[in-house]
Amino acid sequence: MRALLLIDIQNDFLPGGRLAVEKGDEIIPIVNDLQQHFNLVVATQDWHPANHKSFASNHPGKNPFEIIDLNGLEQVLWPDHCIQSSEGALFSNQLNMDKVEAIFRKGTNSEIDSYSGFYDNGYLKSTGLADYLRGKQITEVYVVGLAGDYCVYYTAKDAIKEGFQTFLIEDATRSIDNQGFEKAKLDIVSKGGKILQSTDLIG
Ligand code: VGL
Ligand code: ZN
Repeated sequence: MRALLLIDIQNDFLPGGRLAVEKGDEIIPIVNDLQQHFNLVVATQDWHPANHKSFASNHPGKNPFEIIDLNGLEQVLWPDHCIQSSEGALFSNQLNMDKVEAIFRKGTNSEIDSYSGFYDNGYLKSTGLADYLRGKQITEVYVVGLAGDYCVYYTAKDAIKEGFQTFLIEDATRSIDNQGFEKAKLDIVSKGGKILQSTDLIG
């Protein structure tokens, strides 16, 4: 059984948002078309409290995109984004949510960031996504959404670690940094994942 994971297709990651991914909106029609080809569709939602320590604004004197040590982990500082219950944290209203059976929220602990839909960046806590997928007899996981070099990449890596046959659909993602995404793809392939195009699935 195959699951499609929609990663963080939220207003703040789309053009006009607070951490906009260039051309992020171009993936939405593709993601909408892909959904009908899957047994299960699940979404993740970046969902930060306003005092989240991944925000540069919570570190006086620091600017977005600087790197700090946060509780022993390397942390990129971001503009404030996906604040719980804000407009920016909502899924795009262009995204078809009718087939989405469950939403896994992440990034709720202010002390640690959480790129993957499965675990926070320190593997302190599971979201329950892996067991949820196994409970539905899923063996293949297809990852799409934003951003390709962060949450999509980390989710795909953890899907591989959790033993799922893992596919990243390249034309159904956009990245913050394209060089970072090139590295991410090589890493996923080296770990046994595959990079596909939506046309490999829907012709
Ligand atoms: C993301 C940076 C910070 C993502 C989330 O969804 O890729 N990136 N929070
Ligand atoms: Zn975030």
